Amino acid sequence: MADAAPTAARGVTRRVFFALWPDAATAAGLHARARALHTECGGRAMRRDTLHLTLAFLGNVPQDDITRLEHVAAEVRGAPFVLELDQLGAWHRNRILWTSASAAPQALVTLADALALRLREAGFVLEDRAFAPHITLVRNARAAPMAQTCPVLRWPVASFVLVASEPTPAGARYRVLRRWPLR
Ligand code: 2AM
Repeated sequence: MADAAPTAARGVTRRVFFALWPDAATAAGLHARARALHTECGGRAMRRDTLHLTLAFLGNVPQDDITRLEHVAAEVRGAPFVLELDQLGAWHRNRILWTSASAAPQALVTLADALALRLREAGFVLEDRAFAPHITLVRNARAAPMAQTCPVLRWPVASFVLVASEPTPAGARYRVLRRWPLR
């Protein structure tokens, strides 16, 4: 962040990220997919209201910087697109099972790149690793799914959101703070 003062000295922080948030029908389809993977591979299926695709993860940000984040997002232009989710996969290092699109739409990559560029220009720190668009469906999985492909789930994307992750005894709760249209 541009201000070098230690986070603790700047008061309250929030754990935030930019994401695509599914409409009700897409969330239902994703949740069915999560339950099926959970049956096959164990672990913990993500709750329906937590399913999302992360565009840019910021981590803990001072509360005062949330408005700046919103200004950055408001300047990002993007086009709507359809995500054709036809892939399943596992990451062994963190035991996550995910679904993804074998062909990521250019509009998705352009959106994530534009957001990352603007955020960095504004002084926010993002991880350096390449954007790997995925939706986490199961955590702490015991095994990887047998199939790597699945019937296409079509997710029409027409907006992106800023989300706060809030800890609760039942796990992280995600709160959508603000939404911007893609047109
Ligand atoms: P994941 O689903 O692969 O765990 C909220 O934590 C969201 O931000 C999750 O979708 C998570 O991805 C993503 N994310 C990206 N980088 C992260 C990081 N360094 N720590 C925690 N979550 C991260």
